[in-house]
Amino acid sequence: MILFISDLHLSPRSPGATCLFLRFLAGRARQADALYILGDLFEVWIGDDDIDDPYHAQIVAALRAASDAGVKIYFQHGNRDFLLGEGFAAASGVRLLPDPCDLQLPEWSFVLSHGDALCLDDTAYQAFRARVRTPEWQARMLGRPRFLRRLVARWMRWRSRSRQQAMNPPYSDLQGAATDDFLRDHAYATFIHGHTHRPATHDHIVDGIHVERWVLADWHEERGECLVWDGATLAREAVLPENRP
Ligand SMILES: [Mn+2]
Repeated sequence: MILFISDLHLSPRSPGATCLFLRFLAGRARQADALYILGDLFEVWIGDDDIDDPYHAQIVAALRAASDAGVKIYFQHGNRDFLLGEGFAAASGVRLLPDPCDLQLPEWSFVLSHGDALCLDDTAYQAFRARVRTPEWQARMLGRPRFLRRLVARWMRWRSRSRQQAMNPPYSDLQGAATDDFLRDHAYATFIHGHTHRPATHDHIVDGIHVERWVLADWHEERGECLVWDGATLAREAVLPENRP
């Protein structure tokens, strides 16, 4: 069994979602062979030296415990935690994946992505994304002291929030034509992504072939969601406070 989640946006300001995730890792996730985290696990990530922060340390320890128990955990970067690196991976036992990533199972083929790279109508965001994903920008950012990175991150979050409030709807969506090209390039595999906070299952007809696109839900203080692949079908499953390990 394989589980997929994304957009938890964990931070000390979301104790409910944090608690849901810690319980999920200690309970439900242990029944899975693999857990795929498709980006925005954290509300913000300013560099792997922040692992020693007590809040982050408990998340790292919980991931490590689940991976030591035999759950293979994979992580793809979101637009909030794109600075998460090999230091985090080594400490937590999580494996970093490229975006997009093809997942070919014996029974079915999937393609996994955070989803932001296909939100091409938001040109301001794409320009920002292209800039911050370069090794030069990241090396310069990671070379700054932690307090400065925290300030930069806070400013970036504030700017993104005010831009989203000005947008209608607040999160830009994937561009249709680019998504069809993407599905063609990935051999019509079932597409799983997050980012838009608009959970739905979409049907695409590409070159006469029916392709499904599953959008993962973001997590809230009282409710999370995972997608479950049991070897034959995909299904959404709620992660609720009463689902104790
Ligand atoms: Mn995102």
